[in-house]
Amino acid sequence: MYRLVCVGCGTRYPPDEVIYNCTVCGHLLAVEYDLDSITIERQAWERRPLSVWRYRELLPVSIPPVTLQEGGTPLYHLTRIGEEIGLPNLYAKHEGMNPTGSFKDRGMTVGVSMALQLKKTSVACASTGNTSASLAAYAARAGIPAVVLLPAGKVALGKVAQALMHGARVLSIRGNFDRALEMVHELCLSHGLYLLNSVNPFRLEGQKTIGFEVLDQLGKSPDRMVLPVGNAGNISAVYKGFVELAHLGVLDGMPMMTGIQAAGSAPVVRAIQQGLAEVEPEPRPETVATAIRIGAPVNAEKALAAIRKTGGCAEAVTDDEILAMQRDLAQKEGIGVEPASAASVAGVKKLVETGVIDRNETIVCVVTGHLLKDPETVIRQCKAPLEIDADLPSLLSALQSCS
Ligand code: AN7
Repeated sequence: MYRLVCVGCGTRYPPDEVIYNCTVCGHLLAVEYDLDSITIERQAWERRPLSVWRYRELLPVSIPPVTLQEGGTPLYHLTRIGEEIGLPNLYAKHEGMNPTGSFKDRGMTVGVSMALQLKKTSVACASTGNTSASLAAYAARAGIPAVVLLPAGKVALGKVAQALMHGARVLSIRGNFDRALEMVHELCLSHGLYLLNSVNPFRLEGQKTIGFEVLDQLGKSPDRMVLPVGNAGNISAVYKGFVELAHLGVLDGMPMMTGIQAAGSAPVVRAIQQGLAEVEPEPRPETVATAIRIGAPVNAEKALAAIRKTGGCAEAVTDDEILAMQRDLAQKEGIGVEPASAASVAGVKKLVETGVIDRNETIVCVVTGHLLKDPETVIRQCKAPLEIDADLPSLLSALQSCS
């Protein structure tokens, strides 16, 4: 049993009401379960495959879900990078290993299932790329049409390719993500499409399972969870999941929620560092990490609470720091991620250097999307392959000249 509750004024709404903002105060809604009537047996969970649906008692879906087998992503120990920056217990949860290559699949398996449960016949989103790729795939799986709005010229190639190939109606708007989200929100309210951005409280329910999996994989709570922040939905979702487990008595410690943004798009970092009650939007967000090129994060209120209540923090990293860490993850650990994802680990490096992070901490960075999402940014950083004649002497002389 669950209901929708306004995170601002606490007004309650029935679970089957299609609503994204409180009609009293305009704030976002969250899914609230009757936790006192739920008992969780960790052993029962452990008998199920590691996946979003392992945790179905804490998810709102009651129909057979629309699934592509999402979740169950690897948790890697970052031994070399950890040693370099002086963190023996540094881990990366590779969300790029989901069906469409990003953590958004956890949200969409739940969100698109809820669309069917609520008898909606079409879905829509605005996106910096990954949300659109994921929605397009899950809508295809569900057999319903999807409309996606992208900021023109600012979405990585692999993500556009996915949205197109999975058959969504893809529209590029001459404006940034924040404007695209306003437009699609209006479209959904006026024309009845089901909105699957992170203003949708059900989508975030799926994403909270990142944290649940980390607990199961690590066998304990990490001291700190570090996430790249764009719209601030994911960090809020993971925190909400931990709060639920704490309530159920199965959490052995609340991780410090830590958010990392790109320096050119860092309104949450500014609000945390300056102690502001609310985020002041960044009117012209800019970063190579286009996934998190978001100036007005809609979940900021939830994210500020998550960071503050857990004694976490927020930090900004430059594009150079992001790309350097993308290369380090790829070349020193064998882990291929897109720039936004590298931001989380780059942020940890910075926080260690500035003494904010204690070297004894067990830290899990969520790396949110796969390397192949943004091949153009990869190619720009690498030397082109040397083209040679098709004979052995040419090969040997080429190998000699590059060694
Ligand atoms: C790789 O796809 O907002 O803070 O429209 O793709 O929950 O927004 C993507 C966000 C981090 C930030 N890493 O998560 C979209 C979109 C990657 C992302 C984020 C995104 P939120």
